[in-house]
Amino acid sequence: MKVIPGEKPTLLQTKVSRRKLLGGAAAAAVVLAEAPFASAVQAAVTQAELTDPTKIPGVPPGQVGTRSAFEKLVKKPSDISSRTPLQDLFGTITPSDLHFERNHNGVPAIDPAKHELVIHGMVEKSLVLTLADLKRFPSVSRICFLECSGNFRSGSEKLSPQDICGLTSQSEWTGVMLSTIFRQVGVNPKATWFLAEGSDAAVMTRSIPIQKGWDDAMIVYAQNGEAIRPEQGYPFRLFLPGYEGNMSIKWLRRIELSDAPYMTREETSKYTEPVKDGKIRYFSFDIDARSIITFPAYPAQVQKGWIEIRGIAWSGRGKVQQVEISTDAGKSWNPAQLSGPVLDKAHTGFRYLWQWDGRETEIQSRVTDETGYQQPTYKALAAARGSKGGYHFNPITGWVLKPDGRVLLRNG
Ligand SMILES: Nc1nc2c(c(=O)[nH]1)N[C@H]1C(S)=C(S)[C@@H](COP(=O)(O)O)O[C@H]1N2
Ligand SMILES: [Mo]
Repeated sequence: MKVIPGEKPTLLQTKVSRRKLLGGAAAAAVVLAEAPFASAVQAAVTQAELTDPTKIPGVPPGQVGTRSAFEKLVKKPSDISSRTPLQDLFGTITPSDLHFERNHNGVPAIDPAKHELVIHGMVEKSLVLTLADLKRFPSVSRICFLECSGNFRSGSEKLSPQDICGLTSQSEWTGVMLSTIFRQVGVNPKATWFLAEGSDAAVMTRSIPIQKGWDDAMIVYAQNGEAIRPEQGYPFRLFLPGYEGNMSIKWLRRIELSDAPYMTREETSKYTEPVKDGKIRYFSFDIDARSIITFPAYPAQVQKGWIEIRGIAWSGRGKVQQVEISTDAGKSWNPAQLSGPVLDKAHTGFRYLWQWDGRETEIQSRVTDETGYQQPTYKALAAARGSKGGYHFNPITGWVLKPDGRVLLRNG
């Protein structure tokens, strides 16, 4: 039992016998109510009963679980996207309701019983497949990240990991390998590309090299153990591990095999990057390796002493090989510990135990992937691109720790 400071505990001791207390909270409450105590003490007891979970039976099991009302996890939506709150998450799997969203014209409502996928073009025999048909093929589950190529923001020191790069999330995806479907339709050996088309109001289309289809492309109908969410492409989507997110066409309705790319709007006027000398780069498929410290990061408040620096790192080209941490603004680097398992084309957790002396400093993380590619500094990237942002912008992020414990983004 809690006693409000300032009240005399002797009152409690004299009016409530030890036996009555042992008899249960209800009995104790009655005794207390009868006793001529200050009302503040009564209020405190009632409060204690409400907040002591051992004193009242809990809520019975329900049909679906819910997040604790004390956990305020939100995606922060805009008209066209919503971002994963990376700074509030643990481990590497993104809860499905917090998976980022990027929709070119909203989330369509699709009845799986009426939805069909057509596969045609340079094939021996065209096919029309329903969700039920897809589920009859051998299934595969794989944990992978999905990242939008436009996943970069800067411009204020008060940006959180969610604001800076919340357009990346990770799930366990289940579906059928596209290669299985390719064999079923008998892809013409002369086919070099395929088109994927969505059935949303944007009818989003992208051309994909055939090799990706044979290699590790999937048509996925499940996410983290349940049917894929409408926002992620229900009843199924294309999933291209490690490729920029926009190619993983959601609400997939058509695949056409061909011997040339289609040069659709989303790969000519959009999703191309200006590079130096007035040129542009298109068909930039792979997500470049990136890492970000998610703690401590804005808006966290920290104290001097031991701090476990935590974050995630990933690469669209394979596994994370190493993450290094700098606690002196990039002058020196030390290896962080990777939290296994380290999976191919997947968010990988890292941690680094550090004792902060309370003086202003800047912490950074830098990833190297298994191809040897190392995450660039903002300066190097901006110089190489001749731009300060745009698609595939993956610079090292720095967090400035202020003596009063504030953590602010270092821009540039
Ligand atoms: N049909 C369709 N597919 C789509 C999109 C879309 O608007 N329509 N958005 C693309 C973009 S730009 C990205 S980054 C990913 C986002 O996937 P998510 O919303 O499941 O996170 O889906 C891609 N696939
Ligand atoms: Mo995207």
